[in-house]
Amino acid sequence: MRFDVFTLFPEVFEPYLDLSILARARQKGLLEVRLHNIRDWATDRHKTVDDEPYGGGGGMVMKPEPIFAAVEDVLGRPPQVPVILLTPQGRPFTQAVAWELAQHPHLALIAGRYEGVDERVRQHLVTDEISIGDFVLTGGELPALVVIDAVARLLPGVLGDPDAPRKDSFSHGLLEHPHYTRPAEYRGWRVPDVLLSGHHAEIARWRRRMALRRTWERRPDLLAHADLSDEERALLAQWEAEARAATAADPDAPRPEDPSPHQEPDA
Ligand code: 9D3
Repeated sequence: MRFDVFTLFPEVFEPYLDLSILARARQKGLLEVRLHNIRDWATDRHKTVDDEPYGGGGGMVMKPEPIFAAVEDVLGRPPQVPVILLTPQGRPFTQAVAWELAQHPHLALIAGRYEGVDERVRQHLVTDEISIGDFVLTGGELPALVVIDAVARLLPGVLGDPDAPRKDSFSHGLLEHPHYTRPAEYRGWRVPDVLLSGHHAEIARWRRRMALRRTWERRPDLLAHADLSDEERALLAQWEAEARAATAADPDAPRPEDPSPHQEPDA
């Protein structure tokens, strides 16, 4: 899969793309990322890429000409691949959107700076707009890297385990269960016995239950779409009932979902 990235800061991308899984994917020829500096298409002496907004107000807006010139020089006029603008006004990026994008052999990403891009870029060049969440960044570079990262790991052969992307927690709709590794006891904190027991069926049941519990506590919104058994639905109903009873008994008590205070191990 190929990405063409149009940005004022191509150097931001390189160190991350040169690391670990993405570097290996590129070496294997599974992923190609071409970086293009929009400023290279500015035509005046000062290489101007931004200007004041018509109508006044603060901030600067990215001029249309260098963006059109860059994208059309690289991809043709009109471009024959989806052109995605990273913008706070875009549709929310989710795992489902990552899967959708991973079906394309070739995508263009435009990372904006300043207050945004001239509206004619959206209307006549961009085919899709994506936001990575409801928080304010200084530009679209990190969102573009986020999209590349999330999409690249879904491409066949990029991860060691070919089933890994389908095992992702968001694929089955629950948060992940807790993970532990050696040592079995650290500062007096023990790994749950069931994980040391070797009872694979019991371990699977514990993990599923912990995943369900965490999702219920932290992301109850995910449960609406989760694929749950009757037994799991019953467990949820039981926790709901317990929570209602506990709230009625002591409305000000700390709830189970509150982070536990730091506790020293017994001497
Ligand atoms: C003052 C109004 N702001 C819009 C919410 C202006 C503005 C803030 C931040 C315009 C651009 C930016 C830079 N951010 C992005 O380009 C961006 C972004 C983000 O800030 N959050 C989440 N996803 C994205 S995708 C691109």
